[in-house]
Amino acid sequence: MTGSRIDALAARLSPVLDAAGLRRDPAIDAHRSADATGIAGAVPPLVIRPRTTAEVSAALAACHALGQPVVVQGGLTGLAGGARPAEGEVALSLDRMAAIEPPDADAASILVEAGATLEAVQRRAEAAGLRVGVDIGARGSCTIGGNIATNAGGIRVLRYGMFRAQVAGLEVVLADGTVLSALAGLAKDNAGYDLKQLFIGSEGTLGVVTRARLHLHPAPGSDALALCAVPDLATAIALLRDLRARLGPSLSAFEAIWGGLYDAVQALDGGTPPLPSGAALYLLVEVQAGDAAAELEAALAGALEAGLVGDAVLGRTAREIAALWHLREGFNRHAARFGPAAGFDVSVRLDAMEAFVAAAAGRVRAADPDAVPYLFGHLGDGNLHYIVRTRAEAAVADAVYRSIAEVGGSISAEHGIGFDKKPYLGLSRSPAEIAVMRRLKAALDPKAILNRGRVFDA
Ligand code: LAC
Ligand code: ZN
Repeated sequence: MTGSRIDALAARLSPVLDAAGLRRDPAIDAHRSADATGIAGAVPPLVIRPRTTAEVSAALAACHALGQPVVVQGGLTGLAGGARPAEGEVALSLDRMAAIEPPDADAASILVEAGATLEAVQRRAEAAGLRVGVDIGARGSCTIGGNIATNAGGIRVLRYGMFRAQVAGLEVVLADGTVLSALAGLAKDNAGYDLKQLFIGSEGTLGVVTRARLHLHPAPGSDALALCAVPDLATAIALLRDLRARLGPSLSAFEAIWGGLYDAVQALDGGTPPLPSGAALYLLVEVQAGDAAAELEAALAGALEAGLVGDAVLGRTAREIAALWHLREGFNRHAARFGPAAGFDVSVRLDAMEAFVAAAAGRVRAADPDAVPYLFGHLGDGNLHYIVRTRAEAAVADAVYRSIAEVGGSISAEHGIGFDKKPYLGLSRSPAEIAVMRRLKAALDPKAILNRGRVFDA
């Protein structure tokens, strides 16, 4: 049945797509069966690689007519299993739709196709003296379509917001092939519902992003970065409050690396650490401003005087700044060497952060006395990446999620739900909210062909 349906689909699509537009086993690359979690998925029996929105529309119309499930794939850098194929799903890859138009300087926006990498768009913007507001570690491989579908966050949410805030206009194709194109990017446009918002963060369950117009921001005069050591989480949060007051919108990132992870990354990287080990937390503080180094130095001098910083080092050259960011990416680089682990991406209000960290630590220890937690993340916006080296994954997940639910936090700050966090959605969304999600899914994708089984069961 499945085999003959794939044959029927291929027969319908081969007149529409060029030779590279349809790949069947064994031409399918192994990398299509997994996302960045590394958990193996199925190998899709067919990969569809359209070049235009019209081709995406034709492909989805055919899948819809045949009731053929589709997994939508961008750069495969997701961490929740959203793009990992399930058995029998064909893959729809946007990798051949990667065009980037020249930035529109007047509107400070840029029109891009879904398959363009974030880094390629950042480069185009920078060449025109502009910046993309979002930056994430996966920039070199993640794609704009995936960034939008997952509402990616990253290191500068504090200043520029999440991906949702970057989207000025959007083009999506619905499951039945209907094209919704709203790419003008008008600053003011209250003509009925703002439908694009539905698709941002929907993890490919409601439609396929094909093109977007993104807001760009004026390049700041300069960037400056410092690494600070603090004795505890309370001081880190006090420092954040203090720097916000001193720096206002110039504060563009406030990232945390807990001491245990700092030491582990240093041990793996070798060399001389920028600050000695032994502190409870290390913070990366970034300023974007006309004279960023001067602003940052003045702010840190004030914070030092107020007793909020133990030790600090300023990145002075581009090389030093890159080295500090490299440290921040340490966990991601070394993840495979940390052994079996359970990873969480949680959001907590700052005034509940200490209570959460203490409660989670106690429960994790009780669940597995040998567990080793590694914490880092976007402390400036309350988003922690909480990784636990453990073999007792289920018990540890229960420990962390119970602690998050207790303080009213979110079980997914920025990585989404996908397949992997679906069992826990009910801890952060009410039955009424999930029921509305199901009604939207049924309205837009009545046969549930798009990313079926991600986020919730239809
Ligand atoms: C980061 C990814 C894991 O912040 O979200 O490094
Ligand atoms: Zn992150």
